[in-house]
Amino acid sequence: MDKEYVGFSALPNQLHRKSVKKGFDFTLMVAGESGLGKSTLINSLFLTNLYEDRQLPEASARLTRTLTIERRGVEIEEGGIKVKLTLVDTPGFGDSVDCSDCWLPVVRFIEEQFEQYLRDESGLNRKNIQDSRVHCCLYFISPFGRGLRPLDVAFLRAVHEKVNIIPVIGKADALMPKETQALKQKIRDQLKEEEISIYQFPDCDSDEDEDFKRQDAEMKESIPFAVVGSCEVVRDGGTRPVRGRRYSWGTVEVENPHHCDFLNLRRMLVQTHLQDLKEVTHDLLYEGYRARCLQSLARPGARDRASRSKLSRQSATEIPLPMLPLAETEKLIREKDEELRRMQEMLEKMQAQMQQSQAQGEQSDAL
Ligand SMILES: Nc1nc2c(ncn2[C@@H]2O[C@H](COP(=O)(O)OP(=O)(O)O)[C@@H](O)[C@H]2O)c(=O)[nH]1
Ligand SMILES: [Mg+2]
Repeated sequence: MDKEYVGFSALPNQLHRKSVKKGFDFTLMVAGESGLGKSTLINSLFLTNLYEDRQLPEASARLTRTLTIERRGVEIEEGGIKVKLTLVDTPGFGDSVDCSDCWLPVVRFIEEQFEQYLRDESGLNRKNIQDSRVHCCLYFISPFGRGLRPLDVAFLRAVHEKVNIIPVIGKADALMPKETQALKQKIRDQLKEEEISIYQFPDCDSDEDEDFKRQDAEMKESIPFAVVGSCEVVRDGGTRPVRGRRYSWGTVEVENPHHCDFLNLRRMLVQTHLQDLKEVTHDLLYEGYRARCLQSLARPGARDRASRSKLSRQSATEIPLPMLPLAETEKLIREKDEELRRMQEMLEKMQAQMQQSQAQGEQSDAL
């Protein structure tokens, strides 16, 4: 029974009572090259075998196989707390020979969730929005390369302002401890050089106890997490069953911190940082997207571009449209918010009035 423990019961510490009662939505995406153990890791992280029906594509099928995005939901309840977890898998990433822009559909997917949220938020039923935004993307990096490949860089560049990226090295059992450390350092350097912003872990509260601080520092140092996944439970020498991968020389245990960073990753995801990942998605990434949307709406001349191009055909399309200064954009957002609030109030008033007159009508009918 102990083995089934995922760690969601620690959630009340992260959450307000209200959202606990309502249940908690979280969307986790895995992306990266095919065959690095993405599906296996998701499976190992959340216990259920989500991919029983999976079949590996034949080598010949790989060449033309297109990228498909799978969304699966799991409801996990632990200690009275419901978590609606949505797992987004990107199975064929990089499968075909020409994959110069095979990652575009993944980028589109992330953007579409923002678009949907913006539409819902501007609608009248703002209280019951289904949040399908991707709160975290585990990006898989190959243990066999010498760090990030051009494909990795291109994808990460395209999404780093739209989703919390947590880089992981897949199939880390292929590496010796020293090699793992060298690859991690190389990846950290590359991310810096390429100016790719990954998820920034928040600073630890200074009044936390030493144990927690140490754990937090250790976790931060191990990024990118080197992970091993397995769907198999191995019984070594008839003792305690463990999730692991068996080799002729021994067993790699998924949940052994001396073997890989799996536990660090899972603790971070479900016990300590779930709420922060959601907040960063909403307050920073989504707000950035929303501001960009409004900015493009508010560009002077954007609306009458067609008529303008008639007047000066040559210059109209070449000159970049001036962007509004940030303060102006913020003002616009505030105004739009205010307008929405007023509309909502008006609607509520109208509804109340209607109910009142209905009740009066019923009363006079009764008389
Ligand atoms: N050595 C090793 N093999 C793994 C690991 N995770 C998955 N695999 C194997 O690698 C193959 C591809 O795994 P899969 O999860 O389908 O990769 P995906 O294409 O990234 O989703 C399967 O045969 C897995 O059993 C791992 O951590 N280490
Ligand atoms: Mg897969």
